[in-house]
Amino acid sequence: MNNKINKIFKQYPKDFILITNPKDIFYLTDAEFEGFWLLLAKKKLFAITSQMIKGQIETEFKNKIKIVTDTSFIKALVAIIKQYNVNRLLVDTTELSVSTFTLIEKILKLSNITVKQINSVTNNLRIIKNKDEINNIKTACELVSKIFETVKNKIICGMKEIDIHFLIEQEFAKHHTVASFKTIVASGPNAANPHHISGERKIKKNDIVLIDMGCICNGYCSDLTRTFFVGKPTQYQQKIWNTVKQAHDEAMEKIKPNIKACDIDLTARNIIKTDGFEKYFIHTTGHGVGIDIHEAPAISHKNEAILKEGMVITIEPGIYLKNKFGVRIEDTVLVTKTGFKKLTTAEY
Ligand SMILES: [Mn+2]
Repeated sequence: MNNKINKIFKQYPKDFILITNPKDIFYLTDAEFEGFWLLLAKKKLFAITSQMIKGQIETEFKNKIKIVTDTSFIKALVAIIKQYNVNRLLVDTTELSVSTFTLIEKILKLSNITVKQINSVTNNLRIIKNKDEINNIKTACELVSKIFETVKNKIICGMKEIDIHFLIEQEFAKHHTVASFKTIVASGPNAANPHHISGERKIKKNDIVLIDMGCICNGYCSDLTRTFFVGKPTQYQQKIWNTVKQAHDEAMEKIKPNIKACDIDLTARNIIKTDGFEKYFIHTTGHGVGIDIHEAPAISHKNEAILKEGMVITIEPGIYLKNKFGVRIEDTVLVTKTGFKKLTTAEY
């Protein structure tokens, strides 16, 4: 049994715990395929699955897991719970539909088995990355930075946002990686929409271009945003860009163990506020990154969570001026023992 699973057994020595979120299952087992539920119980591992996935599980886990199949996942689950004479099942409901949870609850109740909902058993573990995980994120960050610079150098007036988007897709494919989320290429006034969908607009002389992109390495994500000019910015655009960059830099400089997530957010927010653009900073300063592109901890003004060594977060303040333009600058950053290490390396 690996370290991650052992930690859960330690936390829940007497319980049967059902985990259904494929990302959590990948985290715990390294299995890169989906299609099974993981049941953890008193140092035993069960895979609840279908005939179709059974062979894959046998190959991946050898004899380290007990495979249970039936005509449905719930049937298989109920059979195993009854067989072990358990009177309580803990279900991690992250990503599990309410209807499935209710059904499990209803069927087990008939046998006097209580079902208790628990949230994100793995979240507490996933928030701190181990050496291998950090290496994977670092590789993804270096790769996305390199690809950004390659594509940036190819951008000329007349290209459409969607052309740039697919140029990035081509580079991802060339490097045998895939996007960690749908790439955003937003130009001119489109950059004022934080989640713009790359479209038909053509890049013009002196245009502002915002690109938000990330890729995946061994299941781990990177996240990078750069805002730049194809030509020259106006004085006003340069001023906004400088404010965002200052907010980004000062928030990043604050990163170290034992600082609260909200203090990082407020550092960025206060700089933008001082320059008079507070109401145009319409999202949080950042988020955790790992197997999911957005995970804990949220770098928001409401989150009192304390940063710890081994967390990976983004710093991405932005200012969005409707119908005019927008600026966002984002890096993926590792919390180290004494401070931080910026993992994305693309030029600004
Ligand atoms: Mn992000």
